[in-house]
Amino acid sequence: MSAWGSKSERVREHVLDLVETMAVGDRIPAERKLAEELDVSRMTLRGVIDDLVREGYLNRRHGSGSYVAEPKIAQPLTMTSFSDDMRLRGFVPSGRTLELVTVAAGARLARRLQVSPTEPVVRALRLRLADDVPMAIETLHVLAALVPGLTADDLEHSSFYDLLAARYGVQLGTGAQVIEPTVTSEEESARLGVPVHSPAFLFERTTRDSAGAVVEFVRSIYRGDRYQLTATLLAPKRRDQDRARSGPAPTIAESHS
Ligand code: 16G
Repeated sequence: MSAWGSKSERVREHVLDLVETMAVGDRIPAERKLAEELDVSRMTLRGVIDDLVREGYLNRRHGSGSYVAEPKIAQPLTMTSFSDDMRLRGFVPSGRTLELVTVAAGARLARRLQVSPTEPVVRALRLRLADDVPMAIETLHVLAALVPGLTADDLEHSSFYDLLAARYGVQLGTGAQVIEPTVTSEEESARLGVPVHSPAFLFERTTRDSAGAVVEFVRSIYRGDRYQLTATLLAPKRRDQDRARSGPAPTIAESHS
């Protein structure tokens, strides 16, 4: 056991080390036994386990104990589709279209999609599953004119990105994404099968085609207990490298990309 940190932090490290040596679905030792082994009060241990349950490392089954949960899905910050992402990880993707309607864009959506507020937009509410387990809820907005004939059924049986390419001839270009921490509402919790106010990621993605026109605006709630975000980091651009490449020193501050 390391010498740093509070008692809870040391217990947390110990339990996480233990979890790493166990298989998914294994039960960790009973709280009373573990508390004795670690020489801490049951209250301290209980607090640590509560945190690990909330963070998705353990599942608690009432009257039975705590079990090692499935590892989190490492979500790279790239423009892949849900279906491709899940397949890459060996899961079978599926989905349910909970609603599909065509509505007038309205002011806010019109700004995001860069159209007039009266422009018809398809709004689809999709539950995304991996191996039949709900992972995310997505509200997709796409210009109706771009996807004539798109049905709820289409979205249940095909990837939207595949449909865009194969049926509608749309080549995706670039995307911008904003990510914020959030907690699930009552409705989202029921759909995702998680307790109310569970941690989650809120993604808002705006995707453009290869000519720069906005194709989709999607608001997604991803389960915080099943996802972690990963990114590839590039070395920061250094001023002396810039100078060497472009001559005189730049006068504008660098960006933090
Ligand atoms: C991802 C995208 C979503 C896109 C969907 C297409 C995030 C946060 N969102 O879920 O914007 O519409 O993939 O998936 O990654 P599909 O091609 O499987 O239907």
